[in-house]
Amino acid sequence: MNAQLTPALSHDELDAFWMPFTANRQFKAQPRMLARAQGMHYWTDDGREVLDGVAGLWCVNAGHARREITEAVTKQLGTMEFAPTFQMGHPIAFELANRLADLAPPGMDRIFFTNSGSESVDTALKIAIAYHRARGAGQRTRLIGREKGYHGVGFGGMSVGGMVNNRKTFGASMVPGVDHLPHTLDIEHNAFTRGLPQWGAHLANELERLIALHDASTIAAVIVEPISGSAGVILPPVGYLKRLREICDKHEIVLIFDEVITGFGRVGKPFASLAFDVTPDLMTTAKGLTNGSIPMGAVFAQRKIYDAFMQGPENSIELFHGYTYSAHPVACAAALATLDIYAKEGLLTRAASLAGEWENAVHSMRGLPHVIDVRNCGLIGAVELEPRAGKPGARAFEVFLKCFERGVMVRQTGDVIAMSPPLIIESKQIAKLVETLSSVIRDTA
Ligand code: PXG
Repeated sequence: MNAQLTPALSHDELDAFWMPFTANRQFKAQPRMLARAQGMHYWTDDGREVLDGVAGLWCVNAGHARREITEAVTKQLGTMEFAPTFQMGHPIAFELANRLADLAPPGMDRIFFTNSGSESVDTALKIAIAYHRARGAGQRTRLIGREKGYHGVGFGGMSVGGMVNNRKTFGASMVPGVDHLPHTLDIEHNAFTRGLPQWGAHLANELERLIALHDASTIAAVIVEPISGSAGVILPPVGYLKRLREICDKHEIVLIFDEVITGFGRVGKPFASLAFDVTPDLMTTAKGLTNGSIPMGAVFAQRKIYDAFMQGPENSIELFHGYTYSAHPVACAAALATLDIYAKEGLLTRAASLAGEWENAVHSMRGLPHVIDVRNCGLIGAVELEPRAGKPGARAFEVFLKCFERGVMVRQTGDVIAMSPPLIIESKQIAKLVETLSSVIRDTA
């Protein structure tokens, strides 16, 4: 038991909160409590400083407790805490959509607001299916995801996702008519590649195989993360995303990039699609949109997709979809303040200037005990450890715990340790992150 637990909270009081994606009993026996955050750091409830190596959960891109966001949110709460966006509007929703359209990849200037990555994904899948129907191809309902993909936890996102633990429990309740591309992780060919691997672009051709199986006329959309985060940082081989784009174009399939973690500067451009120079038809975002401060997501759509809906009688609702909190005014205020910070501090391109130093730092872990791969892109890094026999994930979980004890927060998924620090990180903090992780790996059998 952790004797230092906040006096106000007894261990019994830990039971009511059913924690997400957490080993509840293990956590509640030995809680790890964060109490405060500022800049690059968290502080635990017993006052220990912890360097944030994962930007919260890949979302706090401008660092913690930004005064400008607090002020914007406070002001908006005092002015108008809520306003509906069904058949009504409020100005900052339109202002934010315009600001996002200015940042967006070419032509992706129609923005639908949600409250999370999961909602953005389900929204994008529904838009893709409805788009085909609007253009007279209503038989196109099939969705193609990818093995090891993560697209949140809604029924749509879970179904196109490809992480077995997120799927197996829900068996037959998956959305029907979904198929999956193979993932692109191949340690045998690509171990310790710096940046994007050269081997593997041909894996995109598997889409042609699925099209031959199902026929293009049944397929609405393909959804992939430009870089998979949750499955342990899986990078697109050079040329892979371009090839997917070509095949989708050839067969009139909507291409969706899920940029929930890659959006808002993670890979050195505002979006990965800009960094990799491949433009999708729909793009899902959340997380960094508000610097993690207030829940919000956004789906970016090519204008041709939006325009396909804008037909029929002018008094008819074109898309029967939306959330009470779509474009919530407080979230809009937080997002606008966040975009101001990103612009003022050049954060949406800062990862590009740090990428070389970051790459050298994370690849310095090559050669440490049990390290079987190191992967990096922009300000994303991953170290893959050899699993303990019969105990997948155990070694990496121990590494995660020890890092936390030594004042560094990383993320563990399977046998991968992932890092995605706030984009404000400085050289000495990169060094501390990697030195701490290295020393823990050395000390972990
Ligand atoms: N798509 C992608 C690509 C994501 O990474 C979601 C959708 C869902 O977003 P919401 O806001 O509904 O959680 C995500 C979420 C991790 C980790 O450590 C990643 C996510 C969430 C929690 C942990 O890899 N990504």
